[in-house]
Amino acid sequence: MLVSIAILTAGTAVQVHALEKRQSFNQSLPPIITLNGSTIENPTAYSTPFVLNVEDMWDLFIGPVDSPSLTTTVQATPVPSSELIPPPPLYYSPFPSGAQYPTEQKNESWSFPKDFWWGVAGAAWQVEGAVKAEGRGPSVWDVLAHRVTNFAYENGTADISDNHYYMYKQDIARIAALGVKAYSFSISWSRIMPFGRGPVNQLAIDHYNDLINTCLEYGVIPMATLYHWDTPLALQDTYGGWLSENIVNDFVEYARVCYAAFGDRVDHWFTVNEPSVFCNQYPLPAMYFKNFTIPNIQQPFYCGHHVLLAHSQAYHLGTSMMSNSTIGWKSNGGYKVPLTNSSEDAEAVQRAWDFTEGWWSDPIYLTGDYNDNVKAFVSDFLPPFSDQQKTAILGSADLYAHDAYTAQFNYAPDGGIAACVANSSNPLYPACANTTFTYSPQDGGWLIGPASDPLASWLYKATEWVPPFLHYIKDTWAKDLPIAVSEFGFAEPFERQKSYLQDILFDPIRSSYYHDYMRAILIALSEGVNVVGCLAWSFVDNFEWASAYGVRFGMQYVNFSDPELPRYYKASFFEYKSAFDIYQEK
Ligand code: GBH
Repeated sequence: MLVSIAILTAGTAVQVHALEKRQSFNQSLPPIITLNGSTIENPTAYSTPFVLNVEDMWDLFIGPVDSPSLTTTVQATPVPSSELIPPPPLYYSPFPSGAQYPTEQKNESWSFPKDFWWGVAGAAWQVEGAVKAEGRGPSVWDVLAHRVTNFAYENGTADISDNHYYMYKQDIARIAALGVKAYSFSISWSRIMPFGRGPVNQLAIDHYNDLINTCLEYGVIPMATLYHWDTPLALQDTYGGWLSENIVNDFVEYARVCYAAFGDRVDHWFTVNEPSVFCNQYPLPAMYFKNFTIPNIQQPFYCGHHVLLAHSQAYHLGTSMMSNSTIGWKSNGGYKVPLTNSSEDAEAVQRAWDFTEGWWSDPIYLTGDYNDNVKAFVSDFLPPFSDQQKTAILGSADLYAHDAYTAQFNYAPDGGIAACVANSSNPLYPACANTTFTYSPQDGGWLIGPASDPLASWLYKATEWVPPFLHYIKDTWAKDLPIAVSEFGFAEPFERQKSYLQDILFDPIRSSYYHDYMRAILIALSEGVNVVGCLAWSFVDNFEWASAYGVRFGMQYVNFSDPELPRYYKASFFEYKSAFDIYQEK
């Protein structure tokens, strides 16, 4: 163990800032012209000769990190049967409600197919903790949480989080005990390759091998996401991360390493999670990362361009390396409802689709290229895709996987869409679609559904919109391809403020969300939409990005104040499971 870490850090260190070929966007400072007309090099453009190893990167860019109390893999113990007793029912009947309650327990015209995979999801940086363990390199999120004051709620860090890095065996045993069929996890790029490129860390490969083998041992289908927002810091600081075309090859090489190591046992792959989200994260906060200059408003679209190239190449590589694979990517966005029946609001809805789901889905499922609204904006600065690139992008997914949490109303910006499109300083530019979660006053002014936690102000329970949403995805992009709801879930309001364990575990709005969501998928299935699986977010409370530990999405509570980080099933987990007990074909 120690030997391989030493080789990794000493032998192959990365030169973080020096020696990189300048990118086209990296405008170097102009030379200084002296009074006598001669030029001298601008000294602020000198580069360092430093060579940094993994440990140096942590020390210089992150600082001290917390360590978990458990630092070796915890063996699973059987889940006591007393923990598997479901809670008493909520105010509604389990299935269906109405006159026949309580004698009829089932709607006989609904079912989940036998091979429908229902599962739970997490993501490496949110659940693993153990951020420095076994040679992991830092990611941009370690900087954001540690260095950028108030970036994360109460300045929380993911240093320890759920300690899933050491507790995965027990976590898998606990989901298996409830009959969960699939576990969707992400692989930490900077564990596998501490600098995002170059040396491969065998200890990280061993870790994910064991996680995957544990899934198989418990009869749980492992599903792997290659990238869930944790860009290796070295790539961000070497060339700007997703802003640079250099990331395309580096991502594809990383994908190759993962497919080669795990592809014999993992059939389900997602390349990237929610590119609309992580591309819109650019520009990263100034002065915490190496500075590269691209106009702020263009940065998300440079990122997007490289995502489409990286994804499509990784898709084709995976298809060539693995024979039984299903490879996709995870789209995101809420269902878009026009606020009024005006033609401007209809156009706002279309623009909202075009700049969120359609930004990726139109190239991948329809044309190989951007839709007209995105193209009208990006053609001023991005190179057009070559014919070869378009051919690679079109058809680069075996399914349509959508993270479909909620729905919202869209409407035209004040002053109208045309004025917004003509004014790049409008805060809604370039999408130029406004969003609200309340019906218009003439429609009563109610919220679209019950609110989740105030720290997740983007999320309302709007489950009755799920069937039309799934139809829309089928009709617009998926066509004959299977559809999966690759994430959905709910943050029970103010859960962090509860202190009595049994009160935390009884989560009525989240439970009704899962109940009604399952009913919505059953309705869509009965109407001919080919939904093949769904993954609930999340199997545990975890580090919710900027909301850190302030927002809880878990179907298991984790007591973060106890160094052993014990897990407890919430009522919603039983609600989710019960839909399959009742409706899945045996
Ligand atoms: C998923 O994104 C993520 O994949 C997952 O990691 C996350 O834990 C889960 O949701 C729960 O949030 O604060 O107004 O800027 C869901 C889509 C898009 C929702 C970005 C939050 C930020 C809105 N996310 N959005 S805002």
